[in-house]
Order: sequence, then C-alpha cells, then structure tokens
Amino acid sequence: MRISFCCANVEAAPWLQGLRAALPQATVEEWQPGAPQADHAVVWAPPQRFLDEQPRLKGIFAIGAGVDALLKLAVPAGALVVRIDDGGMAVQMAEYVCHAAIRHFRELDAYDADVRQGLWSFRRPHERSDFPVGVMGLGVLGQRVARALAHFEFPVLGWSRTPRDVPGIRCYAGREQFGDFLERSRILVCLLPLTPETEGIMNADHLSRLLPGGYVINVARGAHLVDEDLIALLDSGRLAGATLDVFRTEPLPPQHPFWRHPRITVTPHTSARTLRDESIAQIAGKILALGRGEPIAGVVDLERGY
Ligand code: NDP
Ligand code: OXD
Repeated sequence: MRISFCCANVEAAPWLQGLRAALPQATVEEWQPGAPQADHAVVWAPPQRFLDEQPRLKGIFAIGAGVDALLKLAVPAGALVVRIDDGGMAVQMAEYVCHAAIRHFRELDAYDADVRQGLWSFRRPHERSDFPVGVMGLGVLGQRVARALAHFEFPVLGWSRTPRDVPGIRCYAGREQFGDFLERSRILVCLLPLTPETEGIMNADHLSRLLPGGYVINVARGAHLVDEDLIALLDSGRLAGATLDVFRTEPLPPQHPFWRHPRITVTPHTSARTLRDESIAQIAGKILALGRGEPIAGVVDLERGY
C-alpha cells in the first residue's frame, strides 16, 4: 500500500514518521510531481496537479474538519473524501466558544479596562436567561459546544439542516425554522461547514434578527460572514460585539478593519487546531478499516458539500 502526503504549510517530517509507525506495512512518502500512483492521500490544501496525477486514489484524508477548499478542486472520481471527525478538536472548540461567550456575558473586557486604570469597579450582573446562545451547526463540533454552553446554564439553541435531538438543547432545523432560531438567540455561534447554502449566512438581514445586544462568534469559515454587514451593525449599535477566528482572507490583511475595531476580538484561526498524533491515529485506523471493508466515520457527501 502506498500513501502520499501532500499538505501545504505543514511540517511533513513528523507526519511521515507518525504515519509510517502507525502503518508499518505501507510506503508513506511526501508527494513530489511525477511520484508513483498512491492508494491513499493525506492532504491539506493540495494543488490540483496532485489530484490530477493521482487518478486512482481510493481515499483522500483531509487533516482538518472542513473540506470546503478541497471540494473546490476536481477530485478523482471514485475516491472517498474523508475529514477528521473530532480528533481532539471538539474540546478545543468548546473551550474557545465558552471562553468568548463568558467573556462577553461577564463583561471581562470592561473589567480589564477598569483594572488597567487602577479602578476597583462593579457592574450589575447580567441574567443568564437574557443571553440565549444559538449554535448554527449541530455536528461533531457544534454539539460539543452546545453541551458545554449548557453546562454553564446558558439557554442553548441549535440549528441544523436536518432535525437533531440533543438533550438540553432547543433544536431547530432547516430554512423554515431559521427565523425563529435567530429571533430567540442573542449570542450566535457559527459552526457550519462552508457550502453554497451557508456562504454569507451571517449577513445584515439575518444578523439583525438576533435579540437586541447580539454578539457573533465565528469559528467556522470567514466566508460565512459578510464583513461589511457586521461592521455596519456594530457601528449602529444593533450588535454588541464579535469574536472572530476565521476570515475570508487568511492571514487577515493588515489593513482590514477587523484588526482595529473596538468591539471585535480577532484570533488567528486557532480555535481548534489539528492534533497530529490523534489525527494520525484516526486516519491510520480508517485506512485499515477500509482495507477490511468496514464502514468509517467522516466520509464527506460530495453532493451535500460536507
Ligand atoms: P459536521 O459536518 O459534523 O457538522 C456540520 C453541521 O452543520 C451539521 O449539524 C449540519 O446539519 C449543519 N449544516 C450543514 N449545512 C447546513 C445548512 N445548509 N443549514 C443548516 N445546518 C447545516 O462538521 P464539524 O462540526 O466537524 O465542523 C464544522 C465546521 O467547523 C467545519 O466544516 C470547519 O469549517 C469548521 N472548523 C473550524 C476550525 C477552526 O479552527 N476555526 C477547526 C475545525 C473545524 P445536519 O446535522 O443536518 O447534517
Ligand atoms: C479545520 C480547520 O477545518 O482547522 O479543521 O479549520
């Protein structure tokens, strides 16, 4: 069995070492143009040339959860596209989103500003019931995030494409229930995959339907958000703030207004990082399962786009 590794901006050596240790029967190599045909590929942002040169791949294993960039390429017919499901990302996402929501709810930035001025100040505590959190996307990451928020006793709502039943979460599904979901949410978390249906979903029309004092947490993809609509709603006071981890262009260009906006917190696409050892174990386990003819989790539905 031959496995080709083709990941942009990723140090190859430890991945190759880990994959070789997990799959000692396989030949694992970093792809070079003209390399022999492989059975499986481990990829992140591969060039189209890689896929064109590997027409007989059986499995294409992305080392992340989102496959939107991969699906923009022409993928060899018959290859399974497989993403990382969880692999240690769900707990990181739960930490990040709970931290952002609690920082906003508890006004920790305002306390921080006071402390920097030497002020021993008090603010009237908010009611948790006034801060319902709506999580868009109730998949592997969204469900974990929703449960973590519920643990802190926020009212939590969730929205998915098909109906989901998550204990403790008020679940909505489909376009027909989207308006109700938005109108009952104050903090909005985006954990949707980027597809033609979800691109630009956080636009002026939808964001202005949040409860007054709305707050946006985008940890999915930058193209879910219409940047100028967010800025207009923040500047008009319709929204209270945003925490953004993902952007239409990454790294966020130096002149982009998000960097300096007083109500926006920016992080550099770091809310849930791919964990190398967990991901290698997951990918190796799936390659072996496929070899035994067993079903595996995380297979992308190419029609649906996630
Ligand atoms: P999943 O595929 O497990 O979950 C996707 C969820 O979104 C599902 O609940 C799905 O609905 C829902 N959904 C998809 N399309 C629609 C739609 N049109 N309308 C309503 N709901 C929809 O994905 P993950 O939870 O693993 O990951 C989510 C995304 O998070 C990734 O695609 C990636 O872009 C992003 N991500 C970001 C990271 C970061 O560091 N910032 C790290 C990892 C991931 P249904 O349940 O009905 O299928
Ligand atoms: C992912 C990401 O999709 O890191 O895994 O964004």
